[in-house]
Amino acid sequence: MTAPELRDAILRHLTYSLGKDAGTATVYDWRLALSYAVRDRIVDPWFASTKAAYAKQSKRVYYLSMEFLIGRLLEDAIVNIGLLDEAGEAMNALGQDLTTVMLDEPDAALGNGGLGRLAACFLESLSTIGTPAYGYGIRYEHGLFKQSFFEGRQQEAPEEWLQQVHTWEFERPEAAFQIGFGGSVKEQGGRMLWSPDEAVVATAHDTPIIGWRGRWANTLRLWEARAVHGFDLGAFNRGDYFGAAEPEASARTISRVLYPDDTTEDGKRLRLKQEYFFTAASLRDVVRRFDSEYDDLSLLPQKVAIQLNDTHPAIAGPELVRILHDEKGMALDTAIETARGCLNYTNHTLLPEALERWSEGLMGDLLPRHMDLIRKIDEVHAKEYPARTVAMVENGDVKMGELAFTMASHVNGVSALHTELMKETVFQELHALHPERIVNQTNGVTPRRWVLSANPRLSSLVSGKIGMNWVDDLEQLKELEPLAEDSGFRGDYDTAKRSNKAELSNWFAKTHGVKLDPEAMFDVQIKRIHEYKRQHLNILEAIALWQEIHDDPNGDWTPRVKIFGGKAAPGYYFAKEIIYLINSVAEVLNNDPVTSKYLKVVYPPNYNVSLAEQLIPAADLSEQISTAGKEASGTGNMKFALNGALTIGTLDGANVEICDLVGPDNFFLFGMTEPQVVARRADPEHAANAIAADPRLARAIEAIRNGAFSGGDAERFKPIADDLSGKDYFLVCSDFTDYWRAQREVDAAYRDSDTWTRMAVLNTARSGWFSSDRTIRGYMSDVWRASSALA
Ligand code: AZC
Repeated sequence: MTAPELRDAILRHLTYSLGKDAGTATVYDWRLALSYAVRDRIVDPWFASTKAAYAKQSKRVYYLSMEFLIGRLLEDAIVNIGLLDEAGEAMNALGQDLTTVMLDEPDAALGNGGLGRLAACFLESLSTIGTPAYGYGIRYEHGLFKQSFFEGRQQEAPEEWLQQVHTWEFERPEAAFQIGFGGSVKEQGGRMLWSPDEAVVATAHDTPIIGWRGRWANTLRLWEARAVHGFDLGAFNRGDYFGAAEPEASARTISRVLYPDDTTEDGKRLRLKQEYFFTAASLRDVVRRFDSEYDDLSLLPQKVAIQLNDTHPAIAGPELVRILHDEKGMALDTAIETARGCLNYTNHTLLPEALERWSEGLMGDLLPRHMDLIRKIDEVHAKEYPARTVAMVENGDVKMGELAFTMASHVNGVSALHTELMKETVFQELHALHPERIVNQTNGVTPRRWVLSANPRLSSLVSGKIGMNWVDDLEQLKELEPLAEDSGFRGDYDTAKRSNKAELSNWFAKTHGVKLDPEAMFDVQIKRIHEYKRQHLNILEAIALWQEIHDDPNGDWTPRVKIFGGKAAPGYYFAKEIIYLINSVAEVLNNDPVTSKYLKVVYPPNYNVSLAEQLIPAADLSEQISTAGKEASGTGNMKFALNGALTIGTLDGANVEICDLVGPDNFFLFGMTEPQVVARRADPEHAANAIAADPRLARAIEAIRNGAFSGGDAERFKPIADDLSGKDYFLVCSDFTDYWRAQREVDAAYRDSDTWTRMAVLNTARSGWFSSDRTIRGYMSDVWRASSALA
């Protein structure tokens, strides 16, 4: 398609789809018109992909996830179909600026963090590789809440992405399933039949996900909940106007909001309803598609691979057994085997509070037949493995991790370290019984969004040297390695980074009214706020540095801007205290006439995928400082390394693999290892001892305690100060001294700009393994046994 053809297509949509005239069209109208014109280019390859998968009788991959943190889709689509230049020209011809129009798109924030963003990267890679696949999830009316700060404290407001027309989806009223809850189970003619006493309808909304070079497109199918009988006319006629709309309102609740907490389940009925709702609708869709092609259910595991993204869809095990056994009449043992042949489970965290458990009472009440089947599955398993001591149901709770594990062919962790810890800790016994089942698949990120689109300066520099094929095969970045020794290339690389930083500074000035010096080091920590991620270690270091600069204001300090971004779960008290502390420290430091030229702290609110795309290319330093053993993998860490930010980090999650690949000389390693963490925690005096041994640390905590950041109010941050000097479960104090040491090495390294750039180039050159294409290929060969349908 040429630019003039695209221009005409945009105008056509503006006129005939939107009913707008070019003279009065707003940026919003132009965005919609452009999106429709681009979407038109995706529909044909999308149909072709669907047809090819049927024609080849390909095995299909189904990725079930409560979360898809997809962000904006327009730029991704334009880039992947290769129309970026044409779109720019066409918009120019129409008197519009492409970037402005693309930035008008709201983020689709149907996820909390890593697990949701991983699902989004996977969808893009599956399409790029040409693996026939569907993503299945929930079409939340409200995605992750909007964060703002009021006097330093986090405020939450509902997110309203659907208030604007969502151009990418196609509603499929014909693809609808009735999903039941509650009721009872009765025997009928030798079969157990579940008759629910409540039901909602799941309706499909499809978004095509186009792969790189536009060769293949898969579907993201999101379910919306509706009432079976939408409107009670009888009630309306009786004058009960609210009552008339009640069934619809109550059904819709199920797809109303994304649970804003990715680490603790609040045990609510609604959450379990959401989980069953989308899992059941998806499985029915999978089985319907299978039935339309094959009439032998024993083929199911050969044709269907289902990936459970964490335990949220783990009810898929009993549900699939129920379909096969109760509905299709398969023998129970065979049904369990067949279901297991299709199912796989990815674990994303070892934090005990994040491992889902549902009370037997709730499960039995909401899903009585599933509760029976869970006990049956457990019995069958126990019979097969008499040595087993862990039960699926324990102390009145159904343990979803055990259920997911037992019903899966493969169980995977998301980094090498995490997978090993899974074997040693949460799944120790199950692993001993099924030593083949746990495999590792280290996470990855899509290079299209996270390098090509997010960092056009770096991308064109790289493509100018090694051509464009790195976008298809990210490990080709290796070819840049010798260029680390080329001063001309280093100069260009540095120029690209500086320009990204200048652009970010301008954005900060315009949107937040703060001036950042692009010459200063941009030190970035962006992720959910959680104690194990230790944003408080970072801010504690800022406090100590501020104090040190005051001691020697004429010292030779390396200017630094610490940038924070991230949301805390609304009910997570301590995380919200950390946010409050960061903002309060920022207030003092940024207004300090002595130190602010050396050290600033900024915290733009409402961190999301789009903000990450702005911050990562401009970062010099990537903070990956979790307590070893707690961060399953991380994916932000990979994005930073690819974009040439150096990491300061602990040996945790995928940091271990990043450090291995880029080399310890190009990575600022600090802190205890996982076994050291465990040993250290056994000493009840660990925090007190660490504080006693490091006067800098003691002084920083003292400043928090005596009100230096709360206008003298010693009460305000007492909980944080007390935790640090008391329990300090995440060992902030014990790692502080080594963190400080590593940070001063960072300072020294940054001052030698040329050497720093050399290290940064090596990070880019050696991080190509972290492409989600590599991860997906790993799942295809080791987990799904699926192949690409592209020739
Ligand atoms: C995250 C992990 O915390 C992160 O380390 C990992 O990179 C990411 O998953 C993708 O695997 N976990 C979550 O987002 N949520 C839960 C419930 O673990």
